[in-house]
Amino acid sequence: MQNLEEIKKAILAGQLDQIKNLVQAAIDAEVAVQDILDNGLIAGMQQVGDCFKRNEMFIPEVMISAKAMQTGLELIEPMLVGADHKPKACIIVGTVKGDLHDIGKNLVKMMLKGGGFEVIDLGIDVAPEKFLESLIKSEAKIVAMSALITTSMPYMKKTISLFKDKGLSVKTMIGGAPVTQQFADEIGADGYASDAAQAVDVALALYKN
Ligand code: B1M
Repeated sequence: MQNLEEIKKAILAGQLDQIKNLVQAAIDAEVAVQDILDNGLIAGMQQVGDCFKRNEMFIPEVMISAKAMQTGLELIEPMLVGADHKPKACIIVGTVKGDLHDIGKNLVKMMLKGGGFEVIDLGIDVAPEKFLESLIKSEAKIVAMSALITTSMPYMKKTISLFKDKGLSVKTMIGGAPVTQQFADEIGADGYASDAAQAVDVALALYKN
């Protein structure tokens, strides 16, 4: 669809005003919100990643594209999150230590809220001790960790080990572009999801067990 192609281009070009107008136009035209997300915003960010890899885009430009993505996400958030309901359980989310990427984590947060969970978002660069502190304070049922760079992935294992050392029986789930089911199994995470929609299914399964 023309409008989704334009959204992709506006993400790539980091055009904040344009993104607002295009996403709002797509919402008004009743384009399915999942289509706006997958084939507009995420597809645009995928191109940003490809250009970055080929040295055709640099950090400052990537940051502007990320801002444009965030702007688009904020506009569709009410539709992703849906009507209000009694929370099923509390989940702590965060991007692990050493990692500043938060777009995927924010998307996971929105979808979890939409799936009926109460979400505590610890933000980015979250140390294992900070997850632990929040877990003890909140008595959350699940801790969900995101990582986008390979060098931050060991902190997922460190966080899970810390919970085990403290004898806590909380469920853990992980995700993010470099993370796999195999890695989840290796580090003893209870769940793995490849995208934000699947994260809700995994959280629901963990919450029921
Ligand atoms: Co960075 N970066 N970045 N970056 N960046 C990547 C991740 C990279 C793959 C780019 C590349 O080389 N092609 C590469 C990592 C390579 C690697 O380690 N394997 C990379 C690098 C190298 C870096 C720096 C080291 C660059 C530098 O400084 N030289 C640096 C690291 C900083 C740090 O974290 N310490 C860096 C910095 C940045 C910016 C700050 C400029 C910016 C982040 C801005 C922000 O997040 N606010 C940025 C961006 C934007 C990217 C790319 C281009 C896009 C990431 C993104 O937002 N995607 C990325 C390339 C790429 O991914 N193609 C790249 C859209 C988002 C919706 O997808 O986050 O994958 P994603 O989330 C998905 C799934 O992964 C999943 O659900 C989402 C979809 O539904 N998911 C979960 C995510 N978390 C989940 C948790 C779950 C379940 C599912 O359960 C808990």
